[in-house]
Amino acid sequence: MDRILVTGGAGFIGSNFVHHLVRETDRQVTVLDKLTYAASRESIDALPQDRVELVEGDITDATLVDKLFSDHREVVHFAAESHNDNSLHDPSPFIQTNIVGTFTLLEASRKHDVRLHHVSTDEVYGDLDLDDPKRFTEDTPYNPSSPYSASKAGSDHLVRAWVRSFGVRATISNCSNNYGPWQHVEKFIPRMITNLIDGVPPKVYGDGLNVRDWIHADDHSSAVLRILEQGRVGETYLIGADGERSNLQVVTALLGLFGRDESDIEFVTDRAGHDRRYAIESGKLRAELGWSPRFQDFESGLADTVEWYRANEDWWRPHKQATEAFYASKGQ
Ligand code: NAD
Ligand code: TDX
Repeated sequence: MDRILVTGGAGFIGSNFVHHLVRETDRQVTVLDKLTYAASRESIDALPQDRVELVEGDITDATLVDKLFSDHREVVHFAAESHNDNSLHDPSPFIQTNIVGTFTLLEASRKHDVRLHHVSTDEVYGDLDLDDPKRFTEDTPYNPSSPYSASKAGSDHLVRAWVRSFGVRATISNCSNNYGPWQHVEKFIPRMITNLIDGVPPKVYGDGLNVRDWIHADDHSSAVLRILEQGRVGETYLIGADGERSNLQVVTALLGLFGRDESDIEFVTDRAGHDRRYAIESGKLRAELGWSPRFQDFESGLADTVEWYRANEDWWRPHKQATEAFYASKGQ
């Protein structure tokens, strides 16, 4: 009964969280993952088999979810369709996994009185102007822009309703943009790094002035574990590491690491509905639960990430061609 269930534990952040659990706790872990295109068995393969078990399955499968919840007291829910550009191309799996899947987990939590932590995103709050002095807080009104962020907003609302109406013991976290090892090459930082490794120009959407608030995936993991262990049931916590950078700043830093300069950038078709800026005020998490990020220096975290992609080409190479073909079809 002391095993923890991690949905989406073969994805980018979920697998990082499983590593974190194995390293920092003595818990045993069950991963429930559908192993979609975004998953990577290899990311958790090297972990000891007596600590981590992988169950291949879908979070919308109510029978499977019910059985797993009857054997676990705690669940951390990372599983999602996670890429905005894909959601603009085909929103359907986003509704299915992010909304129906979360509903399925909530019903099982209610039935088996399981403690649930729901992992969400700052994108549910919409975006900020570049010169707005404000940052997102737990009180910012929901205002999602894309099918992805709307589906995550929907899932957050379900969690809040199940807490209030049925007394489900759940918490929610909304985190900013993650970077680090094992991130799919469809995402901004890995796409730019692997383009540069291939000698292809980094492709920047629109004017490149959009701002994201970067946090290392391992800091996201430590915050989620802290909330699971010490967070107040029913509460929402924002997770961020004060890492605001424009996309151009990130690409310029990467170009520097490859000995190249900004003249190499290719500006491409902008993302439809592209959010301008995200920024997180994580004071509640820090003050109430005493959390702070370990990776304070974004530029050195970025350099480590470049080294990881250089050293792990075997892992990302098989996905690169199909990813670039998708972007090429969109003029990106
Ligand atoms: P990811 O796309 O890398 O991984 C998602 C994982 O979920 C994959 O392993 C996939 O196989 C699995 N999955 C998808 N549909 C499933 C289903 N129906 N049943 C079971 N498993 C399924 O995503 P990520 O970037 O690691 O994001 C993880 C979570 O963190 C998501 O909920 C996302 O919304 C949230 N989040 C991500 C970021 C970010 O910057 N990437 C920031 C804030 C919050
Ligand atoms: O090739 C690109 N060029 C580019 O300029 C890509 C792939 C992206 N971009 C821009 C779009 C965004 O402004 O870079 C920024 C980051 O893009 P993504 O990596 O797609 O992330 P984003 O859309 O900000 O969403 C991410 O953070 C919040 C995750 O994918 C979400 O799952 C998370 O909720």
